[in-house]
Amino acid sequence: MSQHDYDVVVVGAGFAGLYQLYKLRALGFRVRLYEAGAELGGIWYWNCYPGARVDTHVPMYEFGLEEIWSEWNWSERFPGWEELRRYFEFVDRKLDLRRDIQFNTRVSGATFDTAGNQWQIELDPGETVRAKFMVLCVGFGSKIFIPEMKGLERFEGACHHTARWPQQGLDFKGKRVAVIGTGASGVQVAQVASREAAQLTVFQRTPCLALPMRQQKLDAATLAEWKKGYPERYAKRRDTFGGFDFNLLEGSALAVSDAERKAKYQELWDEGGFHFWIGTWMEVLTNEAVNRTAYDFWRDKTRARIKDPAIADVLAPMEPPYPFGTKRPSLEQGYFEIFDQDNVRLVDLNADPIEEITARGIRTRSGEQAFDVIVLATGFDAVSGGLTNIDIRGTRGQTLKQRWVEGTRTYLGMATAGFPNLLYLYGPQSPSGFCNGPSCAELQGDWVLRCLSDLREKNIDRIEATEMAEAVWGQIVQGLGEMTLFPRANSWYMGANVPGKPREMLNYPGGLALYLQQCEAVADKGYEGFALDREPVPPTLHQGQPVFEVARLMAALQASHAADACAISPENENAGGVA
Ligand code: NA7
Repeated sequence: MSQHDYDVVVVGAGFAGLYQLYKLRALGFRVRLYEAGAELGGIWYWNCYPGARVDTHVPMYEFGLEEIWSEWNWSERFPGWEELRRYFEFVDRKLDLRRDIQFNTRVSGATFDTAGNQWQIELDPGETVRAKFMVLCVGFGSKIFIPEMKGLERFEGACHHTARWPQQGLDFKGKRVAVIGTGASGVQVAQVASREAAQLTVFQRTPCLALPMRQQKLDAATLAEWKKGYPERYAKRRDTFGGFDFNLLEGSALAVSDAERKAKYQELWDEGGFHFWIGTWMEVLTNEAVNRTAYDFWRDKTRARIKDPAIADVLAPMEPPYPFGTKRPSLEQGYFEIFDQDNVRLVDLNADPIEEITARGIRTRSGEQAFDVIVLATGFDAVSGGLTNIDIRGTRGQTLKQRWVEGTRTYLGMATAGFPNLLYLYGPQSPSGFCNGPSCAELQGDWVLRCLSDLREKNIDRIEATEMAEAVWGQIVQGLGEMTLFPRANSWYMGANVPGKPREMLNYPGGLALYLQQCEAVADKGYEGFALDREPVPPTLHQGQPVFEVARLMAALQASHAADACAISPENENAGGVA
């Protein structure tokens, strides 16, 4: 009789965890899924604030499983949280998932039992289970971030982080509402509050370079037509930068005239969603001069929508606050227009910082304002926080948090030395932040499924990333990152939104396609870079081996850097905007 309770314990019931459960079960693994929330959906369980909506269009934002998409019809191109919850209920019914899920159960810790090659997993409320493998699917945003704000506990009104919104809802009607933070969540909640609240004040620290969502209502006839092309669209995801059904543009932004570049920007702008971000030229993200043309285009389009020039200077300044696209753009639906309404006020925290939260409201340098509701749209200890939040103790007695105290260390963004038989999805040093949930869940998830199946077939009980492979992977991720403009922004991509968190490139910036090629090559070579069972470290990694094929991309990026600045004259740069 086997000594462990399960072959695999999966943590988290969002897209990634549910996909693992469904597929692992089909492969004959004994699997159990634990979920801290009371229902399926992952972030869509927690993020039920007014206006919460996905920023990836369907059908990219749904399972590519035909048994699901063939029967499910969305009502909108970018669905809201209520519809997403209904979708997960449907998925549950179709795939019969619930019988292997334990809700309201947080995985609080885990210890690796070296003798038995298994994880002892502690659950809260108290219980311990044993599993040979643990697959963490806790998402990029499961650990919320609330900045230190003097007096926050004194506030007598309602105060909630967007990702801990009361499940029973909270009505803004007739209330005085404050929104702190202007990322995706802040923008969405502010749009709703501007319609419902008696008075809305948005506290902005950094301008949000939000893009037009271009929402679209969908009907059965449209979807029936679309569905004919779904298999090709899903297949295309693995060949693209961001796991979408569109890709970066081919060729160089420097090889086209200003007029051609602007015409292309206009096309991408009209498409809506993320087309203007990761459907553009790679050079927008790597070359400062090209980036400036994209910023100027965005700025001029946006300023044209704001009546008051002083407000326009705060929302869409003449000079870029950071290179365009180096913070994940939010998608908006009339966001910039709300600031022309009489009931909406914008506070620029750089000019008028918050001094304290009082019992009645918020005191900034210029004075106190009373509120009934404070919305903390302040984001997450993103990408790594959900993993380090669990007290996972590896073979060296160290927790994952301790191991990553000076920066994350992973191999392929899915494994860490000293933590055998532990794999994670959407993790640091994987492309998760530039991608979308379902694409990562399925494509990165397929690699995990392949790995666990291969190990079972070969009777291998233990897999562990080597420190050497980890070091190489870290160099690739940071090296690629340095060739981009991402390090120039204080974003969660860089771990820079949480004070004290090491500043590093937290996401693999080479694109999903290249990432998957590298992962597949590692598996094809018998899990190169991993130690299997108790074998000594496998063959030395060296230049020329698949994991290094990234050199091609690095060379291309270097060439683009060399061409920087000189290719776009200052006059042309300024001409980049279109009114
Ligand atoms: P984000 O994108 O991390 O946004 C958090 C916002 O909170 C952002 O505007 C921050 O300003 C702001 N913030 C953080 N700390 C403070 C303090 N101390 N004072 C004022 N403002 C602050 O989180 P979201 O939840 O909106 O979105 C996360 C992802 O979910 C998003 O990218 C989508 O993929 C979906 P900052 O820009 O740091 O100056």
